[in-house]
Amino acid sequence: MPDRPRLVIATGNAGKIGEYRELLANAGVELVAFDTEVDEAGETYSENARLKAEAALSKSGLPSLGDDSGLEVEALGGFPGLKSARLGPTQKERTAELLRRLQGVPRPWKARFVCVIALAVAGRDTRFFEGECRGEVVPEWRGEAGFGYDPIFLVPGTGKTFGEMPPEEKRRYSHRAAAARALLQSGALSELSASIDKRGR
Ligand code: ITT
Repeated sequence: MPDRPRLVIATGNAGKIGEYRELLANAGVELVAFDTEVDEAGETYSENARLKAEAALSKSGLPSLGDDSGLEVEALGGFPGLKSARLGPTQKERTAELLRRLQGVPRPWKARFVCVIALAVAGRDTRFFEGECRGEVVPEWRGEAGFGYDPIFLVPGTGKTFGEMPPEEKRRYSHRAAAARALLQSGALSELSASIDKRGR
């Protein structure tokens, strides 16, 4: 059996790594997690995803995937958005800070999760794949599954927050799953396997 090509997941977020291991389980690649710790200086999700993916490519020489994502609350003008990872040092503090800012704002607190994946491959232009999930922020934690804002994000029509869903259920609705589907459908990962086969390894 030919070697599977390696694909670096450029993140330090254990929740993301776990999700990519499942989302790309049948993609024919061997995933390697690597935290580039780049400064997320971009002004868009795409720019930040590119910074992560290209830093990992230049350090490892391997095809690399960067993920930039966030939660945007409509009544807060899209906040925290790009700042989603910076609202506090822990998940509890981040969710508490977001809920503090929503105090007094009439519900429903419509929101969406956004995910942009950048795929950086040597000698090719970096490619981008996006996904979103619309829903609502709720005022108290529900469930302990997932990571980040999952326990306060209610998915319409399910009666559940992401925190109340097992991984296979979150995968049906999530922004990251939608972006990963776009990546898989593009054929970009199959091209990686094909190029390995051509080299006869
Ligand atoms: P890397 O940059 O190392 O990948 P990070 O956690 O800093 O890790 P981001 O800059 O993309 O990643 O920040 C996204 C933040 O948005 C993340 O820390 C969570 O707080 C939140 N977030 C993103 N996707 C989420 C999801 O599926 N469920 C809950 N929260 C999520």
